[in-house]
Parts: sequence; structure tokens; C-alpha cells
Amino acid sequence: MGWAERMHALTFRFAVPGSMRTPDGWALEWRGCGVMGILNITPDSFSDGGQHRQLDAALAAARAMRDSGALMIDVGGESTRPGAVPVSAADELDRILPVIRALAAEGLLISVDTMKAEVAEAALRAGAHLINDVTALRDPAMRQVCADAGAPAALMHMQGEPRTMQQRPTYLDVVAEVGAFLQERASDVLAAGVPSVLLDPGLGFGKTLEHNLSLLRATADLSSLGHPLLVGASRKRMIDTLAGVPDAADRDPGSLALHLHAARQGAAAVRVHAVADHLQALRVQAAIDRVG
Ligand code: HH2
Repeated sequence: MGWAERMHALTFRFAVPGSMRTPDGWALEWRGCGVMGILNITPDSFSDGGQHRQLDAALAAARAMRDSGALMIDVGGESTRPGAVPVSAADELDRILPVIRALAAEGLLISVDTMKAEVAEAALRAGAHLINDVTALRDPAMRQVCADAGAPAALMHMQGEPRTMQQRPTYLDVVAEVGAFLQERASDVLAAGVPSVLLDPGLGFGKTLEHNLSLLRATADLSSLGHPLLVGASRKRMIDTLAGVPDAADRDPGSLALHLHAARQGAAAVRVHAVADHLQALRVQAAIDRVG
């Protein structure tokens, strides 16, 4: 079976848009590589910072992603770019809650990009369905929030912390270390009662260009760890390093190249800014690669 026919699933303990009832809860299933649309409600995100501060602008962007065929929308209220300044839980919630409430009322599938248990709990209560945590639920309170709500989590690998992570990333074997970390986190989180997980190698999070390329080349292995793999290369600095594109907003062609590679190697989803462009390219690539 080719990548475009491969089925992926996340399980929830509550009904979410597009899910089916199963004996243990609800399952969201999709075929091929889904697209998670990025919606940052921040002044300082490296690519779309400041664009969605008005509620109307945020909702219009999310609806356009949904209409293009996004699997889910990833709402974030705190930038994790290298050197980002942390924000309080109260400020993060002020930014994201109105957006989550409005999108949930419109039936969109919503993930929330946060590192804070307090934010995750309030976001799930406001109608979000999944938590995307770049610290992989290492905070026991985060695990508890997801387990209590019956919400899945995206677990991302990061070496160090956002403020300093790009200073001197070092690994003996980046693919083995990231793979082992993701497996260990998945076991821990599932044992705590979280219903299902996405795994994410965390491109650019405490990684040099060579580390990122090694991980991308190993997408097929990382996609075989027993959980759907999420890959996020959208507009990241590695594209500037590889192709000389200093302005993040101009990096969609490079993002597409990296994400098509990831999709063809079995990634279950890609986290992207340019949702319509990605769906167009994925559909064309799927047609070429379809077997039988
Ligand atoms: N990358 C960013 C943020 N969250 N989550 C996952 N699971 N994987 C990623 O690769 C990832 C992530 C950074 O990108 P962005 O949200 O565009 O920028 P910022 O952190 O500056 O808001």
C-alpha cells in the first residue's frame, strides 16, 4: 500500500468533528497525509506573528484553511521560535479562547499549541479537541489534563528550551535519540491515560541543519513507531540556510518540498502555514504515487 492509501487514526474519549463511535470512545481516521493548519494568535511568531490578532482575521484564516481541506487547525498563543519571550497563562488564554470558542461552534477540529497545563485545561473546556505540546507532556500536570479530558496529544521532541535551544545542539545519533525519546514519551503518556498520540521529531527545536536533514531522511523509520507522525518544517530557518530565503513568508516552496518528502515517506500529517498550497501539491503527488 502506498502512502496516499495508508490509514491513520487518533482516538478520543469524546466525540469530535468527523469522528466515528468505537467500543472505547471515538476515532478520527484519515487516509494519506493530513494537513494541520497553523493559526498563531501572537504578536511575535516568526512567520505569521501579528496577522491574526483581530478575531475576525483569525476566524477568516481558519475558515479558509477548513475550506481548503485542512484536517485540523492548530491554534497557538505563545511563540516557541528560538529566543522567544515566554508569556503568562492569562495572556495566552486571552489570545486563544475567543478563537477556540468560535471555531468549536463552527465544527472545526481544533488542536492547541501550548506548553502550559492551565492553558490546555481551559482550552479543552472551551471546545478544543487535542493538545500540541512542544515539551511532549513532560509536565505531569499536562498529562493529567489530557488524560482527564480524554484528549490526544502531539508529542514533540526538543533538545533544551526555546530560549537557548539553537545555541549548541549535540547528538551522537540524532535519529536514534529522537526515536527513543518519542517512544519513551508515548509509553509514559499512554500509561497515564491519554487516549492516543501523534509523534513529532521537532524540526528546528535544538537541531542543526544536518540534524533536521537526518530526521527528514529517516521519516519512514519515525513513521513506523506505532503512532501517526506529524512533521513541521513550514517556513523554518533551514529553508533559508538551504536556499537563501531570508524572509519567512517567502519560504512556502521550500516548505512544500520538505513536506512532500515527509508525506511520501509515511508522515500522517504536516503542520503548515500555506494550507491550500499544500493540499494542492499533496493531491497531485498522491495521484502520481497511487499504486494499482
Ligand atoms: N513548530 C512550531 C510551533 N509548534 N508544534 C509541533 N508539534 N511541531 C512543530 O514543528 C512546531 C510546533 C514553530 O512554528 P510556528 O508556530 O510557525 O512559530 P512560532 O513558534 O514562532 O509561533
